Amino acid sequence: MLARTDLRGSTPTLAELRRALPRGGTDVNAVLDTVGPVVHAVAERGTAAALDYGERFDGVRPASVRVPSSVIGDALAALDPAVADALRESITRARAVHADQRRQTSRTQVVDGGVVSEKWIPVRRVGLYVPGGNAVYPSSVIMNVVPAQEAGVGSLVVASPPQKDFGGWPHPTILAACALLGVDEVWAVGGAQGIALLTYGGTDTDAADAPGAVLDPVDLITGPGNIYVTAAKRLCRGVVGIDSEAGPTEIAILADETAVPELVAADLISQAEHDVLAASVLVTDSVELADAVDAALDGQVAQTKHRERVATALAGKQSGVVLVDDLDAGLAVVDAYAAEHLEIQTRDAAAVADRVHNAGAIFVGNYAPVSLGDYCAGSNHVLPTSGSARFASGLSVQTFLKGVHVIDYDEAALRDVADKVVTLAQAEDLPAHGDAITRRFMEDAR
Ligand code: HSO
Ligand code: ZN
Repeated sequence: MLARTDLRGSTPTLAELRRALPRGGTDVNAVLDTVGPVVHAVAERGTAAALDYGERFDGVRPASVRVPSSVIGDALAALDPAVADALRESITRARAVHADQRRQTSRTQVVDGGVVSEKWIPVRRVGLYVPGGNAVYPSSVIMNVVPAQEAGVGSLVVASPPQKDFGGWPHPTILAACALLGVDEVWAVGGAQGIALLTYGGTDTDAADAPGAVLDPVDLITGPGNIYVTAAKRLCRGVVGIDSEAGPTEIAILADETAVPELVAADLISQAEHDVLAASVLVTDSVELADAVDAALDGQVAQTKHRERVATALAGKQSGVVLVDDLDAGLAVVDAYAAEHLEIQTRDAAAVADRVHNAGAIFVGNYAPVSLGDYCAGSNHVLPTSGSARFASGLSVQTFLKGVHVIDYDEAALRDVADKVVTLAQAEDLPAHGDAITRRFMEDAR
């Protein structure tokens, strides 16, 4: 049975509400001391240090950091055709959605002769981190690569840990997904050392076919990883851009008595399947539904393949049922929680979804479960976790673009506003700022 938080009959403040809600928490700070030396070593010694740490942590040293194109091609050739077909469908739908996110240059005629434009320039080179280990997610390769490509990023590298079982190369399904997406630069490096190598670059001295091959640093790193990867992203941030610090996945479901308990249970289980730390939260004004969901969970958890992981996640302090008086109170709860994924399983689900303020993505009604969004809705599945949906967005074309203002004023337009600039410069005790304006209008001063 899911733990219950009963808010009926109470009117908590926002702070009280946040404290009352089920929430996990990973302490990235706790591993910074372990990760710091790894990042520094790779910053100083590049590829050699990254390979040494990889050998120590992953137990394998790839023949080169850069995965040869023949290995990527072989992985695609060996991919199950049904999986290839499904990945293609996922790519097509994601491309359609992300192509529509491209931004136009805005051009504002501020005054006669004075124009400010904002143009959107893609980040030059991006590193996409793809975890190894238990989680082999070719779908996440798609969710990272497609928005970058649709943004017009010219240079993309995927980094993923070398795997002992696959000759020291990243998992073949990851390589095949790269091939389907047209990504030909893949590095066999993972963990904190992978993040550091993407940040600082190196030289592939060990490569048999091209010793001395250059591994260029990137400008932005996206993609989830374990706590060490997250800590390394935190340490490298500034030298490089990062997308976000992804925490364990979360699903919240806002449901009323019209919801189908078996579907609510199936969706709660679906995300609990990721991780013992995953969060599954039901918010409802119906005790009958909560009871029926509990019963459905009992049956379904016993049947599901990863039942131990799921049961641990559902029993964790991050999961549970929140009972509320009515839909309005339910909306206040889901807004305070700001779930990575929020499903609405209520009467008039679309109208209810319209009223939500905080969620990474909103799934409307009985036929838009999170699993659809994970693979084939066309939406992105890299979404803000741990309540950061209050202020952050999921991965999109925008993640890979920089807005640059272009200021174009002619002489008359500058002359017209010169006294205002000089006044403000003097008010800030920065007279040289004012001089840079007035000098332009002094005949003998140039
Ligand atoms: N639900 C995960 C993404 C994922 N699910 C990948 C399956 N594969 C985080 O949004
Ligand atoms: Zn998922």
